[in-house]
Amino acid sequence: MFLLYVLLLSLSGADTQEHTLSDTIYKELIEDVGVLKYKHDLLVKRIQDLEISQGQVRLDLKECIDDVKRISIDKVQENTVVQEKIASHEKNLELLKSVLHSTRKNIESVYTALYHQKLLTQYLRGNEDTLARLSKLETHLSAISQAPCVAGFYSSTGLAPCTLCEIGSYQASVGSTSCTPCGVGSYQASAGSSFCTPCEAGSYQASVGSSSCTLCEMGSYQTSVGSTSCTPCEVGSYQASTGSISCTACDAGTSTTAMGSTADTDCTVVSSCPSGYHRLGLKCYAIIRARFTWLEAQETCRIFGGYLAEIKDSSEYSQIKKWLAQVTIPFSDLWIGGSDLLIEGQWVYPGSTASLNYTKWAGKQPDNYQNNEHCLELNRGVDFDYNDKSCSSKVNPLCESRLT
Ligand SMILES: [Ca+2]
Ligand SMILES: [Ca+2]
Repeated sequence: MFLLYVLLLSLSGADTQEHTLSDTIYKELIEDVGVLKYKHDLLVKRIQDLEISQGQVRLDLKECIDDVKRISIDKVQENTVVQEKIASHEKNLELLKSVLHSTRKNIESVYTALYHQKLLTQYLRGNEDTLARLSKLETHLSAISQAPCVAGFYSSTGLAPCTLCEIGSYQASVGSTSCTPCGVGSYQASAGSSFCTPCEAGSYQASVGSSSCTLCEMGSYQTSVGSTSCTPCEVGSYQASTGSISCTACDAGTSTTAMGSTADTDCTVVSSCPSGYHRLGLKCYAIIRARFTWLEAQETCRIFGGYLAEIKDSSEYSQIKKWLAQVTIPFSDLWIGGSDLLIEGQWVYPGSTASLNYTKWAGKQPDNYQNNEHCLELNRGVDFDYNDKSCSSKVNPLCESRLT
């Protein structure tokens, strides 16, 4: 600005020398001055504008500052509000915490109450079941009190109240006034039973009303259930234990000498029968395959190492009959050793002069028919029962021999 002003001063000094310059140059200079003047005016205008602008800017600035100041104040105020709000929120938060806490407590107490309610419900339900059961029992009891005694029970009227059948007895029927003792061969170890149990194999019971069975003694056995006795071991076997269902056979070539042996030491080396004889227990027997008078029969047996058979007891008689049923050679009646040739009616075995301890006479025998029957036969026609027969009759001899 200042330079422009100096320039303008120097230009107005040149104007005084206008007569020394050519018209053209002068004219050009005038035009330039005009331009410069215009530019000067523009500049002045611009300076004025700028000064106005500056003022405006100052105003604006002041306004800005005022604004800033006002905004700052607002902010501070706002800040206070916010802080108040924060404080209020914090207060609310505390309140909420407290509410939450008490709510939790409430929930806990509700749960506790629910639990107690559940327990109570269960208890009440259990109580109902118990009452229902009691009621049923009462009904049942009243029905029972008029009911007939069931099997295994009895009473004087046959109606409740009933008593258990004693041990060793039973009652299979309903409404009974007594119990029945167990039969032989059975037992009952419990009271109130409707049946008795047959004795197991290896045991027996000979009495009624028993609570148990007895084991077979040593030297005996029982294969069947419900037995009243045990069977002695056969000759040739033994049993060392009680309660057995069988006996043990002696080793080959050995035998016992009697029934009912209880130890293997009873098995001793055995002797054998003469050739042609059949062994039954400790004796040997043979049927002569031709028919003779009784006297001829005695002699024939002697020739063949024996004598007419002498049957000492029922066991021997049974063994002989059992064997005869299996003999395959043909034979008629059989002479055996008995005779009353010496004294009528006194039957003896002449070989041993022993009287006949055991007899198995057929019906109406001995009849001493025609006063002429003095010799003893096993009569095949009546299942080998005894008959007195004429000694001159000819039948097959039944010989006996001892073991050799
Ligand atoms: Ca006679
Ligand atoms: Ca006769």
